[in-house]
Amino acid sequence: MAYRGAHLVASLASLLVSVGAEPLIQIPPHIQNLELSTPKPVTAAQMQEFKQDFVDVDFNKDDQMDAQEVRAHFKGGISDVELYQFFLDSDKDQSGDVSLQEYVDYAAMLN
Ligand SMILES: [Ca+2]
Ligand SMILES: [Ca+2]
Repeated sequence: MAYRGAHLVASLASLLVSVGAEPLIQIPPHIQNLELSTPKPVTAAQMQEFKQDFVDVDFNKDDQMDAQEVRAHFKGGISDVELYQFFLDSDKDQSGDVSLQEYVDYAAMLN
């Protein structure tokens, strides 16, 4: 499998949407109230979805998505290549974690 780039990102986004059908974790106030910039305009509903995705994945509530959390969230439905590509695309400061701002930047560009 040699596909990557936009196609891969699109498949990851569709995975996120399908996983999002599960019961929702409550968004904590400090995330709910956070004002975030986006590289492209998004609606309030989309921003709400991004925040929901983020808190669903951030299992240990340290406000960072790490690779283990992303892998656990997808329950084996994500390949190593997809996981790597996701961090390559979203972890802009290469900290090894994806912050909410990094995730929102990433997700906004998928629209
Ligand atoms: Ca975390
Ligand atoms: Ca980061």
